[in-house]
Amino acid sequence: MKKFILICLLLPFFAFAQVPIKLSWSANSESDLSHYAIYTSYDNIVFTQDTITADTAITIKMLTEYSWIIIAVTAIDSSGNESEFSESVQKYRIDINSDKIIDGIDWMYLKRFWGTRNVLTDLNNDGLTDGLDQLILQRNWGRVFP
Ligand SMILES: [Ca+2]
Ligand SMILES: [Ca+2]
Repeated sequence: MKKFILICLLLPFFAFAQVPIKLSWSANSESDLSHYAIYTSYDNIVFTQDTITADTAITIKMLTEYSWIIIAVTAIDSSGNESEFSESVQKYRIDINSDKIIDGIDWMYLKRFWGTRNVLTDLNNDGLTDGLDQLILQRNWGRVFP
C-alpha cells in the first residue's frame, strides 16, 4: 500500500512535464469586451479551454508528451457571448524558439542548455538536453512549419 501511494505522488513529475509557450494577440475593439478564453488542442479536432484572461498576452503550458499543440483564442463580452475562434497558431515541440523553422537558433538554444534538465530543449523527454536531442534537430534541419 505504501508503495502504491509513492507512485501516485511521483507520477505527475514525469507524466506532466510542460513546456511554457508565450502568446499574444491583438486586442478586440468592441466596447463591451469582458475577457478572452484560450483554447488548446493536441489533435486539431478537440479543443479544450485552457485559461481565461483580460490581458492580450499570456504564457500557457504544452505537455511534453506531444510533438505539437494548436492554440486559438475567443473574445467574450459582458453578456457572456463568445466570438468564433481566432485563426489558430501551431507550436511544434522541436521548434524551440517558435519561428517555424529548424535552424541555427534552435541549435543555439540546445547548446546553451546542454547537459541541463531544461524542458524546452529536452526534445525527446528523457530528462536531459544532450546528443539525442541534437540528433532530433539534425534530422529536421531546415524543416519549415506551416
Ligand atoms: Ca526555430
Ligand atoms: Ca533529451
